[in-house]
Amino acid sequence: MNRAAKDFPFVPYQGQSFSEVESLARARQFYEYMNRRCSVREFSDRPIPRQLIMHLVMTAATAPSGAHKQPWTFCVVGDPQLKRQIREAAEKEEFENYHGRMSEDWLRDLAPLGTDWHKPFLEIAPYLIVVFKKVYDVIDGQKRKNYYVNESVGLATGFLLAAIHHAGLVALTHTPSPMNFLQKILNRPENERPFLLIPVGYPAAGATVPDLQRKRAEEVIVWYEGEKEG
Ligand code: IYR
Repeated sequence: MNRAAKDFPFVPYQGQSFSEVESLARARQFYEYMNRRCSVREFSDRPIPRQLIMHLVMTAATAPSGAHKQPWTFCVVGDPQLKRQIREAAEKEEFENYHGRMSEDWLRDLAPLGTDWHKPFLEIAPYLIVVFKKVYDVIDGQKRKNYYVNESVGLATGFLLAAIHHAGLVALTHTPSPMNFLQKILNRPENERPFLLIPVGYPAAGATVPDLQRKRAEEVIVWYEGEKEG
């Protein structure tokens, strides 16, 4: 690497280290914890503190990104009027999706989840986090393209979902399509495109979720380990 060209000074990596036994236990516990996360569509209107959302979003913003461009904006919507506008616009698009825009196969795949065009959670959940991707930045009036934007913002959203679960809250990764109404309602600049709409809150009392099964290790992992020694 050309050290003279580096913008960032390098500092010692400050990681935590564990014994192999501890790492194994932590990995198993984290897996078991994350395996209990699922999308929830029935929210309580119980408020959540702003500070809590702040921590969740700042956790999301620790994700890696192409060339460290951090090409994301998280719009946190608690204003009931904006939530209503978003619900109305989303339901308008979803009505069209469920009445002709989605293929028969798609509707059949969704049927077990019991979704339809009604999206009451967009008003009930205390906050909607609308994740925007920045396809480019404007620096000194110049357009500067970002890199691996979908990968970067997808990673940040994954971190966000993990943080929400870790805090004992629930979320839904909602994709009303097309989503450009979000850009208009939230008055976002041209370089920001809506990526995902994530209602966050506590689950409604008695909320139910589909009993989904996850794929087994053999179905998702392919090992390439070479010859074992000894
Ligand atoms: N966006 C619609 C449809 C939908 C699509 C997929 I793929 C899902 O996993 C769930 C729903 C909706 O939110 O209802």
